[in-house]
Amino acid sequence: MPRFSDTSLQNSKPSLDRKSRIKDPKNIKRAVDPAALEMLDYTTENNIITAFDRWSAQQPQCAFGYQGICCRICFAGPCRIKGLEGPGSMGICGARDYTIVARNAIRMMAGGASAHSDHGRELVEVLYHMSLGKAPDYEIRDPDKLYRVAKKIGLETEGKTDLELAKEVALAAFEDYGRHTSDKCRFLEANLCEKRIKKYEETDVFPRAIDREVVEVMHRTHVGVDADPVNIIFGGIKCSLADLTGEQISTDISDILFGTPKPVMSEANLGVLDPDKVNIIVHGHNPVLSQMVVDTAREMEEEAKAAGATGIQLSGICCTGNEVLMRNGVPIATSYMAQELAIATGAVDVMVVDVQCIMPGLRNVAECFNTKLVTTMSISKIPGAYHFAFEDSKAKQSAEAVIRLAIETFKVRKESGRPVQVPKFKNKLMAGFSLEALMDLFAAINPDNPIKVLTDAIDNGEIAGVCALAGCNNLEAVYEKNHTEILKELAKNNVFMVGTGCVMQAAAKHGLLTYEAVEEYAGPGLKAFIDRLYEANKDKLPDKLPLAFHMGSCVDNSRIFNLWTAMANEYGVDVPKVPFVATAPEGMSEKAVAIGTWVISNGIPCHVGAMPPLEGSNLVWSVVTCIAHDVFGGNFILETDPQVAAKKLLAALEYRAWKLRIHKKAAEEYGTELCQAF
Ligand code: BF8
Ligand code: SF4
Repeated sequence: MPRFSDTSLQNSKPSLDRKSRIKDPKNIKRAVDPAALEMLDYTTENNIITAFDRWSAQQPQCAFGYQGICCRICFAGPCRIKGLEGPGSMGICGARDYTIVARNAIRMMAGGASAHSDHGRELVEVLYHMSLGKAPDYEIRDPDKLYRVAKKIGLETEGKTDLELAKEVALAAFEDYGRHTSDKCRFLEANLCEKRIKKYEETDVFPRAIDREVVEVMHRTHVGVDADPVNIIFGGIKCSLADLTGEQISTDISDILFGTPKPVMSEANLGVLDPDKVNIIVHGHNPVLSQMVVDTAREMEEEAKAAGATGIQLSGICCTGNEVLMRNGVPIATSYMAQELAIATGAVDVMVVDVQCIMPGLRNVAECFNTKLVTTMSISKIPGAYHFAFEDSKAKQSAEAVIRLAIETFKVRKESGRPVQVPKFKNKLMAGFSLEALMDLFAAINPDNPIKVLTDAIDNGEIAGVCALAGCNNLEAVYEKNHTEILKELAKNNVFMVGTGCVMQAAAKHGLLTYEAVEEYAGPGLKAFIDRLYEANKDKLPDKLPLAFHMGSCVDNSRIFNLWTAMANEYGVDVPKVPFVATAPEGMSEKAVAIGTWVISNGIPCHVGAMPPLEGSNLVWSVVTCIAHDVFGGNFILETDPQVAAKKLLAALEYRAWKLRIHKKAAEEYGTELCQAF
C-alpha cells in the first residue's frame, strides 16, 4: 500500500497531544549533540546558566500563549480566551479565538519579514554606496551574477560598466522596499513561474513593496481593524511574500558583493576551537561585517603570532556563520541553541555579533570567562557588551579593531593560565551549494538542460523527490534530534535533500554533510544519484558529495525557491505539482513563520516540528493545514514526533510524485495537455 493511502498520515492533528509533548522538565540535557552534552555537564557543575536551564525554569509554559489565544495588542488587555461560550470566550473588544490567533500569527510574519528584509536592505545600501565610491572596502566579486540579476529584473545591461549596473540594481531593489504605486515587487515577479504570478494576482496577495506590506499587517492587526481570520491570513500571506522578496534581494546582492558559493570543505562543532589560537566567533546574520572580518583576519595572522598565538581561528554560529562557511569554508562552531555553550568553553576570545538570533544570555556567560562580547549594529546592543559601531565606509577599520581586541584578549587568557574546556567533537563537511553550484553539477551530465537531471531522476523513481530542510532550534524538541532523525529517515527513503540555516549546522555537526553519511544512510536510489553526480564532476570537486546539500543561510531559502521554480518550469506545471516538500524540524523564530508561510503559498507542503501558537483556533488551524492546500497547493504539517513527521513528509512527497507520473502518462497516452490540477 502506498504510504499516502494511510489516512493517519494525512491527519492534520499532531500525533502527540499538547500535554504529552513535554517529557521531563527537570532534565536539562535535552540534546543529542555530544559536544553540547559535555558542555551541559560542565556548565551545571560550574553553575553557569544557559538556555537549557532557563527552558527548565520556564516550565510549564503558559498554555494560553502556547496556543496563540493571549492578546496583548491593546492595553485594555491582556485578554485570554477562556472557553467556547459566554463573555470569557472573547477578548474585551469582542475579538474571538480565530481573530486573536490569526492576528498573532501574522504579526509574527511581519516580524520575520522585517528581519530578513532589513538584512537585505543593509546589503543594498552597501552595493549602492560602493557604486558611488563611498564604501571603498567592498567590491563586486561576481560580476556575472550582477549581469544575470540585472537581466532577470529587466534592466538594460548593454554598454554599462559594472559600477553603473550595480547602482541600477541597488536602485531597483530600493524600489521594491518603498514603491508608492500598486505595481508588483520586481525581485519576486522576476523569479516566479507564470502560474504562480497568476495565482497571486487572483488571490490578491502579490506584494507591492516590502515596507508597505509590513506596515499593512501592523495596521490591519491594530485594535478594532481586521477581525476576519481568513482576510487576516491572506494579509499575512502577502507579507510573507514580501519576506521572500527581501530574501531574494539578500541572496542576490550577497553573491554579487562576496561571490556566489562553490563546493567547499570545512568542519563543524565546538572541537573547531583551538585554545592555542586567537579564537574569534562571528555570530548573527549579515555578511557585510563577517565577510570583512574573514578577509581582514587573513592579513593579521602575523600580529596574532607576535602575541604568542599559533594563528587566528575563525568560526561561526547561526547564519552569518553559514555565509562565511559557504564562501570561505570558515568552520561552524555550533548552532543557535548552543551559542552560550561556545563561550562556556573559555576558549573564545571575541564573539562578534550583528543582528538576529543573538541571545541576550550570552553576556552573562561571557562575564564568567575571559570572553569579549562585541555588538556592532546600532539596532542590536546588549547591556554590558562592548559596542564597536560598524560603518560600511570604514568596514576594514572596524574589522581590524575587532581582531585587535581578540589578540589582546588572547594574551590575557594565556597569561591567566585558566584552563579551557573544549570538547573534542567535530566533523568534516562539504557545503557551498548555491543554485549555480548545484546546476553546475547537473550540467556535467546534461549541459543543455541541467535541471532535467533532477526531474528525470524523480520521473524514473531513482529518487523520491526533493525535501528542503530549514529553520532553527527549539527546546520544545530535543536539541538537534528532530533535525538528524528526519534527515536520516528521508535519506533512507531516497529523498534528495537541500537545506539552510541551523538545520544544516546540525547536519554538519553530526557528520551528515559527508560522503560517509551517504554510505551509511542513503537508500540505493539516492546513493546511485549522488554517485553519478560525483562521477561526472570529480575533477572539479574537493571531495565526494554529501548526503544533503547545504545551500546557505536562512535568507538563502530563496535559492531553494529558485530550485523548485526551475523544476516547475521544466515539468511545465505550477509549483504544487512538483514532488517537493519542506521541513523546519525545530522551528522557533518569527522569520521561520514568514518562511513557512511563503513556502506553503508557493504550493509546497511544509512540516514544522515545534508547535507554532495556532492550536487555540480550530478555524485558523484548518485554514493553514487544509484550506491553504485547496487555494495555494501547499499546507502546514504540524507534527512534533520526528519519526511520524518523516512518514508524513514521505507520504506527501510520494503522493505528488505518483500523481505527476500518472498525469504525465495519461498526457502521453492520449496526446493531451499535461493535467494542471493539484
Ligand atoms: O536565520 S535557523 S535560529 S540562525 S532564524 Fe536563527 Fe533559526 Fe538559526 Fe539563521 Ni534562521
Ligand atoms: Fe483584548 Fe481586544 Fe485589546 Fe486584544 S485588542 S487585548 S482582545 S481588548
